[in-house]
Amino acid sequence: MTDAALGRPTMHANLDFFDDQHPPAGDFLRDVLAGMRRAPKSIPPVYFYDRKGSALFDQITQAPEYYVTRTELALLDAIAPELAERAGHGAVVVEPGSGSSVKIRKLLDALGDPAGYVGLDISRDHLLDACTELKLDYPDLSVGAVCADFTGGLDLDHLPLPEGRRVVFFPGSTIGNFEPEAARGVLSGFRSGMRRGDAVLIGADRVKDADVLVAAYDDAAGITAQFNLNLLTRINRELDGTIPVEAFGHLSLWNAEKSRIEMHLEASRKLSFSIRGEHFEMEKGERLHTENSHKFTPQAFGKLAESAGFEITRSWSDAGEFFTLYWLEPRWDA
Ligand code: AVI
Repeated sequence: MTDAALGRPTMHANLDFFDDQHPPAGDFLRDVLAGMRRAPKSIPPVYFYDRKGSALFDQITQAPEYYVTRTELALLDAIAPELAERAGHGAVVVEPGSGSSVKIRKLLDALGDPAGYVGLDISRDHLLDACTELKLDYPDLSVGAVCADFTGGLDLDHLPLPEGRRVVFFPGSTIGNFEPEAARGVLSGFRSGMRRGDAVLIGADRVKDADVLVAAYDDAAGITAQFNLNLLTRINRELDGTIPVEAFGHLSLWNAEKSRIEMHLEASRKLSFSIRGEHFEMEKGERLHTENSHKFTPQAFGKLAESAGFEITRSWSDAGEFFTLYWLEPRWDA
């Protein structure tokens, strides 16, 4: 019997452990058909990230209009000494969604002498690649991988982790891609396994001038448009779709009431197509909603953190107040 069959973390390549929790794969066909039958039509943004979509997202992070990544990276540089002080010696960094290879290196370098790193991701190949590369770059660090859906909470107690303060790192304003109730659920999941002294370092994009926000999701070079349209190409390729991709236009809209940027794909003419044999029609001007990216005032983020059982003990913003990093600690009075 293997260690995996006994439910224990196993060794994998050069990693210190690999815990495969066999998360059920998202069901692309089911979610696309359900979303296309809905009015208005919508598809969850998690399906953007096939190989091509992930490469396009990397390009978005370099686009001049997309201030998010470079602002957060500069902030991480600026606050490195304070992060080291807060995390203390021998911290264990836990990264749900494990994909921010540049940012995690910045954080580990900032901390100086971290003892461990745990990446968690639903995509096994991506996770193992990211963690293996990290171990090569940081051979003295204990590096482990957990293949799991982090939105179900962080279950770390059975892992062979070094002692030390655990710091959950959730950068990029990924929290903004969840609906408010789901965002609270994600943070509550981080909170549930925490011990005294543990913390979350989380990035949140801020409410700002609508033109700046809209441009960040509709760059002049058209990379974000390609990223959005690639979802249709993926449906055609993987789900036998006949969607005329060229008949759709990319839209980035600021929804002030819900404090979010919305991405849509709009039909430029009346359309009819099929997906895995099921027939769909769209009117000219009809939209398919593909992503929400919520933006937070400090007050709104404070409420969210508090509703999940945290208090904000420190926050850092850039001079233009475009983006904020928050240090959250569990509340013990709640
Ligand atoms: C991954 N996520 C935080 C990005 C965002 O800004 O909401 C995804 C993205 N979509 C279009 N551009 C970037």
